[in-house]
Amino acid sequence: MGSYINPILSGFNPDPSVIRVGEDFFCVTSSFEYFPGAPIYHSNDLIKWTLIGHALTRKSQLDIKTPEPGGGVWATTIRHHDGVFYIITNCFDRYRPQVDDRVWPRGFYVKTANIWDDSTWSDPVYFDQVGFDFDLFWDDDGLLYLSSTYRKVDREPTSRLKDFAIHVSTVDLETGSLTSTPKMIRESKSGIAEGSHLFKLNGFYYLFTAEGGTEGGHCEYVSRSRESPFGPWEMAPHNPLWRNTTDDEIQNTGHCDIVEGVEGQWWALCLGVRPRKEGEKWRTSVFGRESMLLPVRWENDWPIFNDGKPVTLQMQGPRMYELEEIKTWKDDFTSEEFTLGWYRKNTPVKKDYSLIARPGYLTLYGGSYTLSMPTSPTLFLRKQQYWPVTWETRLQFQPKTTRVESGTVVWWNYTCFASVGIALREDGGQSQRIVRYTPPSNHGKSVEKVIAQDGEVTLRIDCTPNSYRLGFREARNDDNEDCIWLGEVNTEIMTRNPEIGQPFTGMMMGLYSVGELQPVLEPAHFAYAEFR
Ligand code: 6LW
Repeated sequence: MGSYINPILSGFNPDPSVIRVGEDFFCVTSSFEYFPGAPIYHSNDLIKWTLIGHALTRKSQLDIKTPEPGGGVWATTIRHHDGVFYIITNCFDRYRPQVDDRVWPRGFYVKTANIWDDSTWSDPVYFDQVGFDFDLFWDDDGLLYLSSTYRKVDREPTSRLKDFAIHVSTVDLETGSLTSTPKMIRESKSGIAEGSHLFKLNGFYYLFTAEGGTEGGHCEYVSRSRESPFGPWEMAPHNPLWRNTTDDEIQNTGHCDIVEGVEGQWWALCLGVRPRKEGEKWRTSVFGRESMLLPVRWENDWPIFNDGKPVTLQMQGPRMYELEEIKTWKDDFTSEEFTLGWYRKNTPVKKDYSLIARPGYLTLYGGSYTLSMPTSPTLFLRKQQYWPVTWETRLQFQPKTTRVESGTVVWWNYTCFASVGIALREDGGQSQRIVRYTPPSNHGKSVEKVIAQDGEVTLRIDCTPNSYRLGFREARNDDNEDCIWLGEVNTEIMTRNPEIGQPFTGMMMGLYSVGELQPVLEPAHFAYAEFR
């Protein structure tokens, strides 16, 4: 018996779904308002994962326009059937399902025979079933079952606001049309049953559900049926399968998918958070919800997850895994294509960058939307996966008007971010190039420092568990010269709950070039981006 470290997918990567094809494991996680959508990871041991691509890379597959934070693509399911890979999901262009029944999206799937090539994923086939957390299950008799979560339809007017329940129907794969009326097969005392996955094993159908909501009450249930995915269902005597409490180092665990390993050992992936401890208090995780691995064994035709014990950072595993110190990462923009792991907020409307205009640089041609608008700004983001870490870039930008700015940002969502960037200030008829620090809205004042009229500027964000510190250094200065720090934001402020949506995602670092209702006519050249 070896050991391994959770999370196995760090940085925001919730709602993991996993399959094995031969000796290869593939996993997809939720991508929300970010594009491309549905990141696909590959592994041979379930522990060490590599991002290999995305299923939703074209506007015809995913057109996210003005979502609330946490809208967009929710829990994706990945399945493999008759040599074809399927990814099944939905997209909230807004996101207020529990408040407004009119915004329930339809589910859809995309498919490919070659998971290694993003361009081969099909356009979506939409289902006639609404909701989120879609799952497809192929039964031996050829019937295909679609399940999803939406509000219990016949709820009492006095009942809770949510009442999210699992509904299942049969569906025609070609057209996505339902061939039976959806039937509610699971509601939860907690008011939330979601994240359904259906399987058949040794003559039993199994239904896995995430219950209690994705916060402190989150947990996983299983039921089984001898007859059919429509039921009747028998609840496992040992539900919930385990529980991480709000005192544990990993919390809010649930939303599982299971897979049989190469050696016959079963495993589950679930989501969980690594909250930050401040004194005696647990605080919101900057990494958002990440993916964890836990062992599963079968007893009397019931699955036992991690022997019913909480999921921990250090776990017993199938073999020894030396944790690689992946604490540095750098993109020097020498490739003509974007390296994997860069994300846009929303689906970009048009191309606003070049990796060849100035070789060795990422050049941004900023659009007319600022970072605080729900539309798609010229912004490229990467997930923060660890701390303490320094994020750095070097920028050349010569603005000619005052309503444009290019720089770097620590990003929670469009209601909460802090940036440091190059702009222009008019002072008594004189234009001065400046570096400006912008704090999250309603949290302090912006700070400006005059810099040389030309030359590259190094922009830096120091990420520690307690704060984000933003500063700059003029490149013409000695390399060893200290950064001039312009502002520092407490992590608690950076991870605050937006009034709309939920913090479903995690912290990201970004490069931007934006104009306020005017385009940026001067290119912004970024020499590199790095975590170190
Ligand atoms: C996911 C659902 C959930 O689809 O969060 O609270 C959603 N529950 O299961 C987004 O990750």
